[in-house]
Amino acid sequence: MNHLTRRDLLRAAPLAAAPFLFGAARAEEPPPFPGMIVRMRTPENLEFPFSELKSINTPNEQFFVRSHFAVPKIDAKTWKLSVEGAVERPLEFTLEDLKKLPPVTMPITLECAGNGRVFLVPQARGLQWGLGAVGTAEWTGIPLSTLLEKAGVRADAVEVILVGADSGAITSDPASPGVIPFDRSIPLAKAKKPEVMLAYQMNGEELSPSHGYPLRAVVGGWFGMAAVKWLRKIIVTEKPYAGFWQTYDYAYFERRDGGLPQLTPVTRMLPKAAIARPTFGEVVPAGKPYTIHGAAWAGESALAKVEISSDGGKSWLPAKLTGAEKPFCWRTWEFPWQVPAGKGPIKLVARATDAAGATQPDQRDTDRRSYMINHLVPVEVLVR
Ligand SMILES: Nc1nc2c(c(=O)[nH]1)N[C@H]1C(S)=C(S)[C@@H](COP(=O)(O)O)O[C@H]1N2
Ligand SMILES: [Mo]
Repeated sequence: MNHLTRRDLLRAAPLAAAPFLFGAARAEEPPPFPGMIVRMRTPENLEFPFSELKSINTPNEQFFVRSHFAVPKIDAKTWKLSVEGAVERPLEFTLEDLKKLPPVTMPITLECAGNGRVFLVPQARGLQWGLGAVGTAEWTGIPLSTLLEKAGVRADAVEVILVGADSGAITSDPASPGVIPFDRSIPLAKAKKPEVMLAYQMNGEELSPSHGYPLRAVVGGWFGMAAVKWLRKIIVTEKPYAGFWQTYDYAYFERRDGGLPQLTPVTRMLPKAAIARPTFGEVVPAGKPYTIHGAAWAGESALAKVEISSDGGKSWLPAKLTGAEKPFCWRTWEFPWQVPAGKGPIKLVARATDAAGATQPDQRDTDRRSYMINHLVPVEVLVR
């Protein structure tokens, strides 16, 4: 019989353990970013631990990942982006071609339309995101309008469909019609705006495979589902597009025409303030000052104010907005809180209001199904 020494066992252990930890197929891939909350392992869906918010720009390793399918294998040397449909001149671009066009850099906040889903009662289907399916990066690329101008959009065009290189079949209800790519259309008027970019860099680095390498869309002011990653095709259309990802998924009921609910694609982000610290259940020392801090955003609108309540929403005081005001970008904020001497639980609430006066609702609106989650969520802390 073969006797293994202790040294042999120690040597073999890391190799034997690796397939259990990461799965054999993922052996060469790095583990998830340190400290990220794994909401789903395959495909990769990672949440930023929002209590770790330290800066306006989210470090790339901490930027949340929302992927419906596996990361597509793309060779940047042979990869091409096509612009087709209702255009005068269908075009194809290599990555090199795109990088020769005048670049723009903009800080833009992306929030997943399902961010905060864990706070819905009753529980909704879908990934149970807490506060951290949101992040801000300095995106570098070219405005989508540059390519639309080159291709010459026809006068009857109404929308632009962005198509990703990833694909798969959704088998849970509602199921997809077999294998489909991830895609999303945006109205031409929005597509031409400077905040709609095709980005090849994030915070000065090449995009990572998880975030859409080699090219992704970024749609300033809109929820993340329009920011199509691994972009491979742009189709200009003469009719509004009713694809899977804006009807069966990422759609809500809007009450138009006599209040009748109509299925509408999710678009603009809503005003929202999130508390980074203290975090849920944090123990806060009694009778001492504590700086509550977080971030707030308002989509296409400017953020007007953030207010804090330490009595569960009865009275409100203004927080101080820190960092410069930039369109389509969140602002950090802080609030000097004098923690009361009395011990026990306290409910802290943050509330954002945009420049048009829209603020966060107290109650969840069920017309929004499981998206656009910005009702007030108290953070209960323990004063001790
Ligand atoms: N091709 C492709 N693009 C995509 C997705 C996807 O699954 N496939 N997910 C979308 C959703 S729902 C969000 S919230 C953002 C997330 O971008 P991130 O993973 O870089 O944070 O990407 C969007 N773009
Ligand atoms: Mo999303």
